[in-house]
Amino acid sequence: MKTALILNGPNLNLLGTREPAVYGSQTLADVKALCVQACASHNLALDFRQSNHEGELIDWIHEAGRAQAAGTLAGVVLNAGAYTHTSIALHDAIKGAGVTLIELHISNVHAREAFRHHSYISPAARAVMAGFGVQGYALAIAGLAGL
Ligand code: CA2
Repeated sequence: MKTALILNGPNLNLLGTREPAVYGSQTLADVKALCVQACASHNLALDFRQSNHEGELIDWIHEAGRAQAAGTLAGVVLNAGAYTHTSIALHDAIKGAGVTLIELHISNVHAREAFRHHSYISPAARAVMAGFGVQGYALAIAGLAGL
């Protein structure tokens, strides 16, 4: 059985505590539970992580590249949070690791402030998903399983 690695970036540990109109009222623990279900129905193991630190996310993407090359990882679903809009380092890490990665956003970033319209992740991602709320995580896992 292959693993799906779900990576969550800065401030996503606050999910469900503020801004429910934008991100909904479910917590990151609820999102993990939803991912457990989605992985189970697609015969994938789940590895679910969150970090507020860019370097830690980069290390995890490198680790994912090695795991995919070894045949144990199906791919990554990455919600890079605000690093989406700032991080050339994450872009380079995804390219360098050669890992299959789906960029995910809970909100429709294109319907929000202009500074959220550009992503450094998108050109390095296999697919991009935004605006489905937290249900997007289950959809992204289904997409990963179907690749
Ligand atoms: O829509 C998304 O998933 C985002 O990646 C979320 C990021 C934001 O910077 C991106 O533009 C879009 C923000 C994550 C922080 O989430 C919070 C949730 C509740 C309270 C405070 C922050």
